[in-house]
Amino acid sequence: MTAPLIRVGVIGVGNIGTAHAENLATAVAGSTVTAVYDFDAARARHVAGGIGAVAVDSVEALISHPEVDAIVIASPDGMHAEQALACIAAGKPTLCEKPLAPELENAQRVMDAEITLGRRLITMGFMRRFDPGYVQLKAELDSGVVGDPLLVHCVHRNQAPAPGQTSAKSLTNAVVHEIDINRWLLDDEYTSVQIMSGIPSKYAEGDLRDPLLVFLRTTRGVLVEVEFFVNGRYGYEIRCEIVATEGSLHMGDGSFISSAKERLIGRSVPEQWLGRFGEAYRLEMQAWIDGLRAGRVCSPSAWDGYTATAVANACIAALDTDGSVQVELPECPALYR
Ligand code: ISE
Repeated sequence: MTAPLIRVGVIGVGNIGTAHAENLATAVAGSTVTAVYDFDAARARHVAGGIGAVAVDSVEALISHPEVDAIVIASPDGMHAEQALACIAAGKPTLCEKPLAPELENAQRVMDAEITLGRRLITMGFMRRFDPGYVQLKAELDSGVVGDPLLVHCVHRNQAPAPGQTSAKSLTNAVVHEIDINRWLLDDEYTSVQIMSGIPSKYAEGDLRDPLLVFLRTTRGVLVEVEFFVNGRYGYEIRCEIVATEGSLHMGDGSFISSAKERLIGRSVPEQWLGRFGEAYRLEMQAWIDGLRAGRVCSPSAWDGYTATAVANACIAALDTDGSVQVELPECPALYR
């Protein structure tokens, strides 16, 4: 029997929702996009028209659409939890962009709904777990060639802030990627967090604290240090270096090559995260669709989403203290073990 084609509906077609819709329609094997919703109806029609989908006029219409088997949530962060709950109520597998919710109580509600249902439907959009650079870092670390990890140094710079950027949003929307990926790389949970902010960039508007230094400590005592800077100006840059007992592993900015020309040796820098993580987004969608076609809901799970939000919220609390804030995590529910 051939595996079924998965018919996907996409909620929210801003930058990332459009990239997901186009990947699912054209670059991922085994999927098609049948319906699209966006609060900007003209945008929904435009994106839908380009991929042979229909634009529907409400989230409810998309979720209950008879030709939608699975859903992607790519709406603004504060809407994820309510929409995820509606998808769970409809029994449809859903890939939810990060964060599961900015607030812990809403992330908890989604996790509780799955636990009550007794099965997983939510896959979290932590696409870095599929990025070839991070996958290689994990494989090298797990092979033991550099020994046991001691420290991780991370750089996460954006060219410019998103509309309505706040220090809390920097943590729940962007640093949340660092929280998830380092937890995955190290296979460990965090126990405490501390934040330092110094002189804000002259481009930081209002009371935005930018850049931020975030320090996380794991159960085993590994220290993770993250520089997060949203007014980086020159482009988008991600780095990760793991210092271990027998050596270190370093992931520069993806697999870009340098060129020499006109008295300059260097390489171009992507402007946005899509330029750096385009392949990761495609691979993430392919893994999700492959899983659904085989009757599985792949990871990262709602528990991973809940944990990342819990740590991001501890980071928010740490913004206003000089010391460290403990991360309080419940025991991982049986459904996610
Ligand atoms: C954005 O929402 C992302 O998901 C990007 O990966 C991240 O680097 C950026 O800081 C976020 O705003």
